[in-house]
Amino acid sequence: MTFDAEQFKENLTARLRRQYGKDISQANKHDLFDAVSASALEIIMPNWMETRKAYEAKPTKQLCYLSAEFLMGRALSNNLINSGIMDQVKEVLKGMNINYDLVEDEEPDAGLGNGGLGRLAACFLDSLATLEYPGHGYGIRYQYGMFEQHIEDGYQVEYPDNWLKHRDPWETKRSDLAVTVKFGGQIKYGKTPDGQDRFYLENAEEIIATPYDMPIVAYGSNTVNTLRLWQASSPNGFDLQLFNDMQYHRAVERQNDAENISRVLYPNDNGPMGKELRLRQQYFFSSASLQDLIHHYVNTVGTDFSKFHEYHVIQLNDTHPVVAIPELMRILLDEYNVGWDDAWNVVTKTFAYTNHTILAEALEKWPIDVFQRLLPRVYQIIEEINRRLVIELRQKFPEDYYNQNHMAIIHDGKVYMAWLAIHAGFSVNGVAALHTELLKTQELKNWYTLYPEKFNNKTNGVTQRRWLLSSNPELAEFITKRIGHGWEKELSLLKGLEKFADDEASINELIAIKRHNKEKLAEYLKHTQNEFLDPESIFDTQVKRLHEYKRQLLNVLHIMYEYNRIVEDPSYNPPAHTYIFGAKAASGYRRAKAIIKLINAVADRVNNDRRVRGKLRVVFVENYRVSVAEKIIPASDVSEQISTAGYEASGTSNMKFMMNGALTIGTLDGANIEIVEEAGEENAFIFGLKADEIIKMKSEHTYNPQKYLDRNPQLAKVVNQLVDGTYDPSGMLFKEIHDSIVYGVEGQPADVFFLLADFDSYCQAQEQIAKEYADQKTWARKCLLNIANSGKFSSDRTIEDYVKDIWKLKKVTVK
Ligand code: 26W
Repeated sequence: MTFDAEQFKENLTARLRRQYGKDISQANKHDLFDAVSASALEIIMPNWMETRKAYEAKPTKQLCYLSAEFLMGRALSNNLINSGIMDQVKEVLKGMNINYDLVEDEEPDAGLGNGGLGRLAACFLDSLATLEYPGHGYGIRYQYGMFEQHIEDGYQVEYPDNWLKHRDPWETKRSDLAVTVKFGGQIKYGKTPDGQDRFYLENAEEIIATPYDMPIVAYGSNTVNTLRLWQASSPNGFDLQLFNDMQYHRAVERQNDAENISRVLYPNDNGPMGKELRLRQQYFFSSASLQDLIHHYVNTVGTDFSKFHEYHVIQLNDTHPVVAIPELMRILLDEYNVGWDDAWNVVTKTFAYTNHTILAEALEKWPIDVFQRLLPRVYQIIEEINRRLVIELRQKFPEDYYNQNHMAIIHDGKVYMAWLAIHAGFSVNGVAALHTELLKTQELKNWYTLYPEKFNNKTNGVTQRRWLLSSNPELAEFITKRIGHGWEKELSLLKGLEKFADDEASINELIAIKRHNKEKLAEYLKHTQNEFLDPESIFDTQVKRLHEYKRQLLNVLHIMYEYNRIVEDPSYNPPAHTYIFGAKAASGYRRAKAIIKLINAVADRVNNDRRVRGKLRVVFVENYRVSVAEKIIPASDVSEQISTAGYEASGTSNMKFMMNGALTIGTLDGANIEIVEEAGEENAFIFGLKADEIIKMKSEHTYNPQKYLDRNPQLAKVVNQLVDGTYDPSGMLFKEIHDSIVYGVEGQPADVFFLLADFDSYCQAQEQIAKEYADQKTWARKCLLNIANSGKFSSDRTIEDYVKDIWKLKKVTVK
C-alpha cells in the first residue's frame, strides 16, 4: 500500500480536530489511538473497496466462515504490519513526539470469543486474506465480550468487558444491509401477497440485524476481506405511548429485549449450555448471514439455486451455527418456492462441519419445547429432515434399534445439533490427527460407519504474522537475518534455520533474545500487578481456559511437591523456577474457580516463604487474553500442554509456544503428537498415559487412583495438604478438589482425569527440565530446532488443506 507521510499526518490531526476538538498537544492516549487507527483505515479502505469489486466483477466461489466467536484481540499493530506501513507510521509519530507503544496499548482487545475455537477463527481470517482467497467471517457483534477477570483475595471475580465504551475505529456500520430475523409466532399456510401458496409465520417477533464490518488485511497483498458481525435491535424502537403514560421501564422493554440477543458472549467453554437466549443468538446470526449470502447470490447469479453451492461454501465452526442448515432449507422452500428435493440437494452440497471437542457436555442439544416455541417453522423442517433420516437408518442398520434411536436428530426430547450437521453436511472434520481418529473410532463411530467419505482431518494452525512477526520482533529479525524474508508467508522455510543449530553465535543470540523477552514480561508484570519475576529463572507457563481436563491441578500438585522437597531438604538445589498461570474459569464452573483459588493460595504461601526464595515462585496473571498472550508466549521457556490424553482436541497455544522457542512438556494428546513428530521427541518432554491406555482403563473400569497414593508418600502428602490447613486454615476451600481425586464426587469415579496416574511421570519430566535447563546452550539448541520445525503449524497450511479438500476456492488477485 502506498504511504504518504504528510497525508497521514493531516488525516491524524483532522480526526483529532473533528472528533475531539483537540490538537496534538491536547490529545490523550485514547484520542491518539483512535486517530492513528482511523488514519490507517483511510489507507486500507481503497484496497477494501477494490477487493469487494474484484469479488463482484467475476463471481467466484466464496467461503463463509460461520462462527459464534472471533477472538480477534487488537487490530492496530496487526493491520499496520500486514499492510506494510508499520515503520512509516512509527516514523511519522516519532516526528510528532508520540510513542507508538503507548498508543498501541490503548486499544481494548476484541474479546469476542472464549478460547481456542474463537482464536482459531481469527487466525483463519488472517490466512485466508494473506493467501488471497475470498473468505469472510460472519458472527455476532457482542456488546460485551469475554468477561474481565479480577483476582480478589485469590478468587476470580468477573466484570463486564465493555470493549465498545469508546467507539471502535475499525468497524463500519452498514445499515443499508440490515435484515430481519423472526422468532416465535404461529405457522400458517396460504396465499402470500405474490399469490403463491407457502408456509409463513403469523405474529412472529421481528428483530433487526445490522451488520458491522471489520477489515481483514492481508500480509503482502492488496486483499482486504471482511469480518461481518451482526447487531440486534428492535424495529419498533421505544414506545412513545408508554413513555407518555410515564411507564418508562415498559417503554424501552421491547428495545432492550431485542438488543439482549447481541448483548453478551456466553463465557462457557466446553461446558453444558441450554439457555434459550443462546439459541436465539445462534439463530440470529445464522439467519442474518444466510440472508446476506442469498441476497448476494440473487444479485450476482439469479434465482436458479441449483448452482448455489458453486458460489458459496459454508463452514460451521462447531455446532453453534448448525441451525443455519434448516434455515437455508426454510429460505429456499418458503421464500423462493424451491421444492424439497432440490433444496436438500443444495443444502447437502453447501455445508461442512468442524468438530472442536469430544467432551460430551459440549455437544449441543436443545430441548424440543424450547426449540419449537422459539423457531416453530425451522423445527418443523428439522422434523422432516429427521423423518427421512430415520428411514435411511432403518435401511442401513436393520434390527439395530440402538443406532436407529440414538442417531436420530430428534430423540430423548432433544434436538441433536451435531447429528444434524453430520447428516446434512458434506464434510466432517476434526482438528488434529488423534482427534479425528477418536471421532471416527469412538464418539462418532456410528456416523463414520454411515458416512465414511465425509470424515477428514484438518490439523489446526496459527498465524505467524501475529504470533511471531508482530509479537516477537527480535526473534523475527533473528530469523530474517539468517534465512531472509519469505517465512512470513511460507512458514516451512523456517527449516532453513536448522543449519544454525550448532552455530555458537546464533545460539548465544537466541539466548539473549529470550532473556530480553523475559525481562520485558517481568517489567510488565511489575507494572500491572506488582509481581517480581526473576529473568534468570525458568519461565514455565500454562495459559489456557481453566478446565479439569487441561489439568492445571496436576501442575499445582507438582509445585506443592517441589515446595515440600525444597523445604524438607536444604541440600536440594534445583534451578530457580517461575511457574506462570493465566486462565479464566466459566462463571458457573465451581471446581475450576476453586482451582484458581488454589493456585493463588499456593502462590501466596510459596512466594512469602524465605526458605524457597530464589528457587520457586508462582504467578497468576490476571485477565489472560490475546494481548497478554502476545507478551507471555515469547518470554516462556517451557510450555505446559498436560491434558489427559484423548481430551484436548488440538490445542493451539502449544504451536505458538513452539514457534517462539519454548520447549513443550506434554502428554501425547491433540496436536502435541504432531508437534513432537516435527520437532523430534528428544526436543520435548513427553510424559504420561497415552490415549488408548486411558480409553482402555475407562472402559474396563480398572483405574485405581488409591494405588498411586499408597505407593508414593510424597504424593499422598501433597494431596492431603489440600485439606490439612496448609493452604487454607479452614481445610474446607479445597475439599471438593481433594474429594474429586480421592473419592469421586457427584456420582463420578475418583480422579476422572488421571492426575494421580500421571503424577510420577510428570515429576520425572520436570526433573529432566531442571537438569537440561542448566546447560543453556544445549537447551537453546533445542529451542532453535523447535522453531525450525514449526512450519507445519502455520494456519496458512491449514487453510490450504481446507481449500484443497473442502472449500475448493480459487485465488483472486486484487489490483
Ligand atoms: C457449549 C459451549 C461450548 C463453547 C465452546 C462448547 C464448546 C466450545 C468450544 C468447542 C471449545 C473450544 O474452544 N475448543 C477448542 O478448539 C480449539 C480449536 O480447534 C482446539 O485447539 C482445542 O483443543 C479445543 O478445546
